[in-house]
Amino acid sequence: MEHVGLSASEVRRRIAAELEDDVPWNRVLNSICTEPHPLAVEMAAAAARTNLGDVRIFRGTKRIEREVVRILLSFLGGPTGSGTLVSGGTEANLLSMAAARESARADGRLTDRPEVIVSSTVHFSFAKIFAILGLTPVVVPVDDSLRLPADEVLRQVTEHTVAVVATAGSSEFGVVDDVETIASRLAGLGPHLHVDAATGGFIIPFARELGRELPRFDFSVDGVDSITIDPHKYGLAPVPAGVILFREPEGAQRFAFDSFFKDTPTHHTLLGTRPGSAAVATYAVLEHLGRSGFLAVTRHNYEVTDHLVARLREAGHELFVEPQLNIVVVRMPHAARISERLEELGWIASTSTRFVETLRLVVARHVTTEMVDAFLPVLERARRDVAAEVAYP
Ligand code: 0PR
Repeated sequence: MEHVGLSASEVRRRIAAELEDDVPWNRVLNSICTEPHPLAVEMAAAAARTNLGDVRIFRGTKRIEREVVRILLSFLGGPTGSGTLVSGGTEANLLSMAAARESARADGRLTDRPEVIVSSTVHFSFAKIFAILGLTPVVVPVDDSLRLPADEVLRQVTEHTVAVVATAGSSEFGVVDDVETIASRLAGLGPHLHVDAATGGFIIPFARELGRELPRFDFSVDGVDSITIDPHKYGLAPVPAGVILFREPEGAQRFAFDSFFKDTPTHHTLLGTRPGSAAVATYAVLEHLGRSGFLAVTRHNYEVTDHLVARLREAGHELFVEPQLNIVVVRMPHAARISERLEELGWIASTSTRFVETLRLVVARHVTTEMVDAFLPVLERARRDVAAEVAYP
């Protein structure tokens, strides 16, 4: 900071100019995060000063965090469990793995080489987590339906296994693991079963209510020990807001570090100083929308997804996998180049080359049927441009 200080209006002008350059939502088809609910934005601003790292000061904010956890536990069938609001799916998954290791230690099951069984398509946040925590991943290839095969999980369980991760659903392909079968195979064996529902947590329960055939993944399934659910994705809260939930009342306390200030309560999160605005904003959306509000949002998201799928099929495209959530994955040669071309034309999509080249389109609250209709001709143009490039390099 070299200068004395800019006027508030100059600061506003500069920031507005930069924000103006961010891609508007009506050109965004790759993002699970969306425009937060306006009430959440308003309440986050009202709570901008709060810090859940100091709950002696922010005791009202702490009550709101507890209320968010209580609401989500009862929503996911685990009313007697515990949980914490965190910065997002990565931190939530990290706390689940740390808790799983502590739980193995407490039961005398911790070996010198703790392992975690994951699917080959598990979210990349786990790569960070295993590196940080020094856990060894045991990677099980997904089956033909892109799900973690329960029998293979069972075969991989050893005395080293501290946890198994199931995904509900994957952000890459939008598929939901068969959590019930995985849980039943693991019954009585000891490893902690974590369900990463960062993306699907706010979709699957409502989609099931709307009659979509999706597996159960929550604490109503015997054997599920912890769940990641992210308000800042389909929960319409502003970033950063993730939640880790445990079936056990003491689960959230397994990760526990005392402050050196003897009058400061023990920390149970990776972050020390952390935004109370996340708790307040999440609480605002949950209480304001309620079940009926989220059902309406989910209905909208599936209507748009169905429209997108129908229009893509009409245009002769082939889907890589039948969409279970609001993520549409289209087989597309030269997908990465097409995605670059789309970006030049103003649109953001994403691609995967894990199995075959695919273009991945995400429907979140900001995506409408009008937007889909505006996008498809641009996609065709991008494909034509790239086909010409490939033919005459
Ligand atoms: N687990 C799952 C299943 C996820 O989908 C994600 C994020 C995480 C864990 C990690 O959560 P955080 O990113 O909150 O720590 N999934 C999104 C994805 O991979 C992240 C994202 C969101 C990427 C918006 C881009 C974007 O525009 O797509």
